[in-house]
Amino acid sequence: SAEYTLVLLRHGESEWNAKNLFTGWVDVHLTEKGQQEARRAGEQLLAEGLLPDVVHTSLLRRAITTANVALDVADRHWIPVHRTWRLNERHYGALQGLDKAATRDKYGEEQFMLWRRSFDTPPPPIDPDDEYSQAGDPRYAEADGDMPLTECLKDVIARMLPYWESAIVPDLRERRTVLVAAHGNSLRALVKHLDGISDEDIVGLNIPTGIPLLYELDGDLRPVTAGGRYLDPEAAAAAIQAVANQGKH
Ligand code: DG2
Repeated sequence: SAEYTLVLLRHGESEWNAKNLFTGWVDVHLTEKGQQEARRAGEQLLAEGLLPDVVHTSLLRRAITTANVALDVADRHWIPVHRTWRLNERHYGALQGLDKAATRDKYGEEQFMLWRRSFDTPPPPIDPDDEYSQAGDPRYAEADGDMPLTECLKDVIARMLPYWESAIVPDLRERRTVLVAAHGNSLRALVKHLDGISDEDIVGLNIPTGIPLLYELDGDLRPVTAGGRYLDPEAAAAAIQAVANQGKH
């Protein structure tokens, strides 16, 4: 039976989602559409009576702004907030800033999908002098020696899980309704863990922007319904297909 309430929210459309660029740790803004998606997410939370008691976000403004906008609409702008690099998007290495379609054309569909979706093949590492490197960014002082130069999904799980266990689970155990505002791949990492999805099957899982995904968890933190429930299932189905097709012409 349902004991705990967890809501996952990928940020609304970012400027680089709209331009079809690999983003990773690059700190881009939401588009107007992304802001609208965030407002809609807040309306859905309100309509379902899912009122977060606490929010956890990454250190990237697209997730932070999405949470702020959604919570403002839901009249929950005042709740405690925790931010961590451990919820950041997967570091996309040397691909950060590159066009997805051009990368697919250059390296082929197979390599492109390995980089985007495989469990354990990271993209080439970013050069610390690259214009899209985060080396020396003070917000990552706490990450220190753990700061990645590239990551595959397996790496994201390894750095995300300690935060899940030490910060998010305790909030759930206190019976707080928890909102996690994060990213396509950091949320794939969390969903893989929650649903016990295999390394092979996670390849086919995509998370749409800006649609709250509700997980009711039992006393052992297992989903009562596998895969959770999108608050707007029709919009989610269409948006999931769009993410899967990204990079195609
Ligand atoms: C996207 C995900 O991350 O891209 O880093 O480009 O969720 O922060 O927009 P997000 C990026 P894909 O792995 O779906 O290509």
